[in-house]
Amino acid sequence: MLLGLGAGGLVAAIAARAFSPLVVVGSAVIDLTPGAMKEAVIRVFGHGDKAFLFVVLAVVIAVLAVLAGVLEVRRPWLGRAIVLAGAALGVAAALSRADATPLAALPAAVTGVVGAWALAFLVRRMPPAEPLRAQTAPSRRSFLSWSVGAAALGLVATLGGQLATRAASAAANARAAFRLPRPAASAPPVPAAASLDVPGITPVITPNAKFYRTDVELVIPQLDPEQWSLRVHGMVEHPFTLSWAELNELPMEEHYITLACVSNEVGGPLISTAKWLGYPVRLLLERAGVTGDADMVYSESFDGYTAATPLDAMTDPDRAALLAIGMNGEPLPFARGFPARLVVPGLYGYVSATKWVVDLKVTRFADEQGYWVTQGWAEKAPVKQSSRIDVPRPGRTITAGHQWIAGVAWQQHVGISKVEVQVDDGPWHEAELARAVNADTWVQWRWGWNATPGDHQLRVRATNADGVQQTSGVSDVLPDGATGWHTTEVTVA
Ligand SMILES: Nc1nc2c(c(=O)[nH]1)N[C@H]1C(S)=C(S)[C@@H](COP(=O)(O)O)O[C@H]1N2
Ligand SMILES: [Mo]
Repeated sequence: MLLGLGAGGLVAAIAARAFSPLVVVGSAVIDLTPGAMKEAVIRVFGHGDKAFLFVVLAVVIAVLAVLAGVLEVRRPWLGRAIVLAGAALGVAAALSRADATPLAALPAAVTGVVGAWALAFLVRRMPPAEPLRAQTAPSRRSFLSWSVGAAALGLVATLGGQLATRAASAAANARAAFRLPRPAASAPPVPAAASLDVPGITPVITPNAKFYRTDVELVIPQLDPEQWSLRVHGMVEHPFTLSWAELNELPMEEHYITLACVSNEVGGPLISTAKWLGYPVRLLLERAGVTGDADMVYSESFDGYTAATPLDAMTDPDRAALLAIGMNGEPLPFARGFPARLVVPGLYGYVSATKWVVDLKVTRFADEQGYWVTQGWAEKAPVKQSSRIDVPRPGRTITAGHQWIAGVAWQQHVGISKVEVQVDDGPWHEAELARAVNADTWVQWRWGWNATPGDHQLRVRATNADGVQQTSGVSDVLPDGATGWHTTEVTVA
């Protein structure tokens, strides 16, 4: 029973925090207890009412466990049936919570399965009654060892689940209580001319919930900012460690920056734009005093994920490489790296945008490799010039007559000067460009098309601020980003 509860508690800590088996059953008991009885318990036990509830639960569970054990020895499956029935009550209790998610049933179900399995496993290892004992029969000692081992493992799992849950709720409370510092340097507001009036066009600023997300972390980490610090070290004169409190004393800057993933296919969705609040990495590096022939900043997240960023992108006073703590006016969401992450304009995320960052090491490309570089991706990965058709949506049927063809174009930190659209194999038409928020963001474009009935192919290409036209050459996302002109099909009825 301890093993089952431990496994359930651990699963709850990972996948469904509020739904550990004991907690959901306890809550159900509270809900089902008549008011007068609740008051009586509170009168007698005061603040110890919850502890009292858990003691009662523990006694009931212990009694059930003994009963299940005794019955399982007499009739295989009878004991397991009791364990599974108890777990089914737990599942029902979990799903009856108002805040139940689809994962809510998992912890109690795991408790049932692991508990039933452990019961059968242990009963099989029980020594038979004296007269039947054979040479090869399991001994009492081995049975006891297995039992104690299972119970100990269950206690360790319970403890682990408790610690993880406590840490996560400390982080959630800290994030809820945290107010972003006022920026010392605010970003100028997004000009109205940055947004074109086209139904269905991708908004210039992506709401946090719609921002694309890529990371290798299996479970969204929830770090307590009080436990967080950033170590700056390596090829520097004065290595130092920055605490959360110290970071928040520093003058913060606000910047609009478009982030893109190297895995984004031509026309793909893995690109978004936000207003970031953070402290320039350049100033952290200045304070540390970079030495020697360092050419790279090796950033590491709390769980060992790494990225290698060219030093000059981090030290360039004209490039807002940020240690960011805010995203679109709120503290970084947990999935975005709370309490702090990196954002570097113009570089793909895998070589720059480390979330939950805790360590910056000044070093050399010759000495270290970032996580994805060890998997075959390129060492250097500036964002490639690209453009995307968002309206009309690919495969749509639209009506003949005036239609907007519209979308976004980008080459962060360089900027876009022209976008052109082609219908079928006709001439290229220059699209209307919205006002760019800055050179580090994507820009909207639109072209008014007099659509004629039939199936058509739409194609887009952009020219960057240096006058370079986007290449038509098709390359795959591996090793350093896709290229090619985005082409979509549309039917005009
Ligand atoms: N700790 C950590 N940071 C990470 C990653 C990761 O897997 N783990 N992925 C990187 C990649 S590949 C990209 S494209 C960006 C995506 O950031 P987002 O999920 O906030 O959009 O985060 C980067 N930072
Ligand atoms: Mo990425």
